[in-house]
Amino acid sequence: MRFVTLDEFIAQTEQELPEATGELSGLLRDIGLASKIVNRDLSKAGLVDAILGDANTVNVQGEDVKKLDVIANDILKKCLQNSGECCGIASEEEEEFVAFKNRKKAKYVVLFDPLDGSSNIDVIAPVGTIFSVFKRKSPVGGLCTLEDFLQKGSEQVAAGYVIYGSSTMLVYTTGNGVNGFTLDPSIGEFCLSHPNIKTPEKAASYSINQGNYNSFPDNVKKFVDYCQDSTEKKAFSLRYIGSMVADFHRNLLKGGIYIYPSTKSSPKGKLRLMYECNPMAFLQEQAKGKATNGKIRILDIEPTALHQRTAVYIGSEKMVEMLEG
Ligand code: AHM
Ligand code: MG
Repeated sequence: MRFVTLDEFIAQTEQELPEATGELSGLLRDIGLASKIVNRDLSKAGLVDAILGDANTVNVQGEDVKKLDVIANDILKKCLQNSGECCGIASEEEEEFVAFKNRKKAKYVVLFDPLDGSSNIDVIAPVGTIFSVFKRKSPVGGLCTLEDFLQKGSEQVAAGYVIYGSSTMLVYTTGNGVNGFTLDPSIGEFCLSHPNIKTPEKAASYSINQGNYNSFPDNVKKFVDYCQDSTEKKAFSLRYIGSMVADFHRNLLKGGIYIYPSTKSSPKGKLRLMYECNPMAFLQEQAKGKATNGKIRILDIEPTALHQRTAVYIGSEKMVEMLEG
């Protein structure tokens, strides 16, 4: 049996949509390509650090040496600019959005966190790339504008992540379910390995930085206490890597909840709405789970700034509802 590759899958699903023009498909393929390049560079992470040093240093050739999250940012930016379907990007690594002057006719903007959980690189724990795609609001033919990026999560036309773990997997949605593709290194292709992902209704684990317990809001404290209370039921397992993509991925496949509430050091929450929470919320809802900030659906939050943060409760529907109280 031969697996369906990402490109074949994109081509097949495009044919099923009469209105599809192929532009979004091209964009998704280019994100797939970028993540393969990131994956290649990540596999050399220990060597790159040991041999070439940290960011802001210069190597013997006098070239700038960049840290891997900067390298990943540059790779994604370059691949998207080459793609022809993307008129601009916004990234967790860039202060302002970047309008591609040579791509004024393109219809889409992409927001991304090039390497989420990058503090895990030094210890070889999983990290990921997260992306979110919107159709531009400004007229085609001009430079893209801030309003193209500051759209509600419910307006996303595609979103996904790549997890660089014991194997590399790309998971994405275009609003018609969630599909996962594992990279087969022998042929350099992402192959459909997890079709139509639905998150289990019954959750077995919770993911939260419990070291912050004392500054959690009361409802979160209560929920964490409930998860640990083994008198009336089997206690939930606590699973927390400190890499949202990895924690989210496990919970998506096995059932669970990821929580990053407001804390003393991050009163508005730590994670970014546009680069982390919106794309993950779109995926989670498409997989029949739920995502809120404790008050409203993540996808309904009206963004006011590119780098705005939010609290996030995301995972199996029942657990999110229990946490909301
Ligand atoms: P980053 O985008 O700077 O890597 O930060 C986001 C990461 C998430 O991947 C992870 O879940 C969280 O920060 C961990 O934060 P903490 O160390 O406070 O638990
Ligand atoms: Mg991040």
